[in-house]
Amino acid sequence: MAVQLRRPILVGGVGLSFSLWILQSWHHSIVQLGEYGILGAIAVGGTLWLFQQKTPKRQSIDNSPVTRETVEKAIAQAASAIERLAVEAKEPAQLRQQLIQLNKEFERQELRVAIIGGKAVGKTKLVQALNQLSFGQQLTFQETPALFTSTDSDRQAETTALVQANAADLVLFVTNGDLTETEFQTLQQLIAVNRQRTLLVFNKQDQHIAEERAVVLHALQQRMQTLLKPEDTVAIAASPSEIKVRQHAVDGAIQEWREQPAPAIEQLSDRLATIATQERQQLIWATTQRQALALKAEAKTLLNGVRRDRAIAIIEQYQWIAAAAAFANPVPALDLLATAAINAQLVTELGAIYQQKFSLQQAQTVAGTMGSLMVKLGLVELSTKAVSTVLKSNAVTFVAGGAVQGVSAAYLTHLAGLSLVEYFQSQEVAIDSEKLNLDKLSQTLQKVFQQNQQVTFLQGFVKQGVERLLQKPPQPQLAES
Ligand SMILES: Nc1nc2c(ncn2[C@@H]2O[C@H](COP(=O)(O)OP(=O)(O)O)[C@@H](O)[C@H]2O)c(=O)[nH]1
Ligand SMILES: [Mg+2]
Repeated sequence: MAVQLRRPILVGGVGLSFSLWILQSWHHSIVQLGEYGILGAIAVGGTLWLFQQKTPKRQSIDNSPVTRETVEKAIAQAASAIERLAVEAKEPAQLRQQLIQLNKEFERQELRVAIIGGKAVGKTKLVQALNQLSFGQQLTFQETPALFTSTDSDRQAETTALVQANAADLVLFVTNGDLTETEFQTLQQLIAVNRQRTLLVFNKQDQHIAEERAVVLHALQQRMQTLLKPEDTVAIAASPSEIKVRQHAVDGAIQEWREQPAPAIEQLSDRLATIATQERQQLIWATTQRQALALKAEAKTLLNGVRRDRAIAIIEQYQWIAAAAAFANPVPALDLLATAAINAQLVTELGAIYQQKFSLQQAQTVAGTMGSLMVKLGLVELSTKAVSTVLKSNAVTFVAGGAVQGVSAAYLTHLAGLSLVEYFQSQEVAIDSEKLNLDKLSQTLQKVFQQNQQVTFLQGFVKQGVERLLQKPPQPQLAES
């Protein structure tokens, strides 16, 4: 085998010797190694190589304020994703309906408030107390199913709760005292990740003695300081326990009875009134934007599914052409890439499915770039070795000359194709070969290889490949591309 690797020393050193060690043990006990055979080797080799290239950038959260323009832009993007779906698949009637609804959200006046939290923290009582107050038609309150319960059916309810919270303009997160770690994580998710306007409501204040109340409230505000302004954590008693009332009459007689104190929710109702005046428009826009992004994501997922089916059919076609070519005319492993594995025609056809137009020259550049990445990451060599190990250790007694090359070519084509599909899927706008995001492509390649290097998949693939090669006589004329 003409090994002419142009890989960085690090991979050649640590990565390769590790791979060889893995492959050796793999050879002896293919079953024992299970799913993680070469995966580890690729992870080590690839990661080191990538690490050398660049340390990955931290993703920054988008802190820009929501404006009418940004919402309109999000809606327009959802609309065009739905439009594409209509062109490439069947008419997305339901999504269109949602889009119409979304456009109406601009005129919405009332604020939707979701009350969320664990079981028996007082959500129902709070909604009742809030409904007694008159915020005009401005605010509507909805209790969600309880969070943090442990049975399976309740977990479904938990998902519902978070979906409802996401559809609300404002979330009241109710707790009874100090936050548990799970409660804190959920709050963090709501506020920092979902960017959901949230108030933390400390209920059942009446269960604490007066001095304690201030301490608990302060502790909560401290704990939340990176996520919430102090005034967004409030203390209430939605339904204080009954108290004993004693009355001394003039004649000395004592009368005693129990009385239910009125709800004490002023801190919260004041805060709500302020928010309703100052932030109403902003909150409605933010909700509309979240919904637009969700709608766009739904349309894109459907679109990606349709495109992927088409892409897979094309990849399979090319992978068997590559297999036949390499089988008929065995070449050293590394030349597989140059001859058949990733061909510019495949790049062009996959690109067309994903609305990425390539000139032939650009497609050749992409194919060439992928080829050299696969070599750099050690994927070609690993794959060829893996295929030949499976071939040898399988009961396939007869290994035809060129079978390793044939199946390897198919396998590399398959994975290269899948990587391109993943890469195109994640691209928002049309790319040209000049702006090919090498880091991303390289990460995608590694990810796809890891996902498909599982022994079971490889065995199935090799079996299919051998059957195809032996049953169909190779047709060299298909090789030209
Ligand atoms: N002491 C006290 N008990 C409360 C308060 N709010 C609610 N509760 C009680 O907590 C229990 C659960 O209340 P509920 O509103 O049904 O909670 P949910 O499961 O969150 O809807 C009931 O027994 C309520 O009476 C409060 O402010 N103080
Ligand atoms: Mg309830």
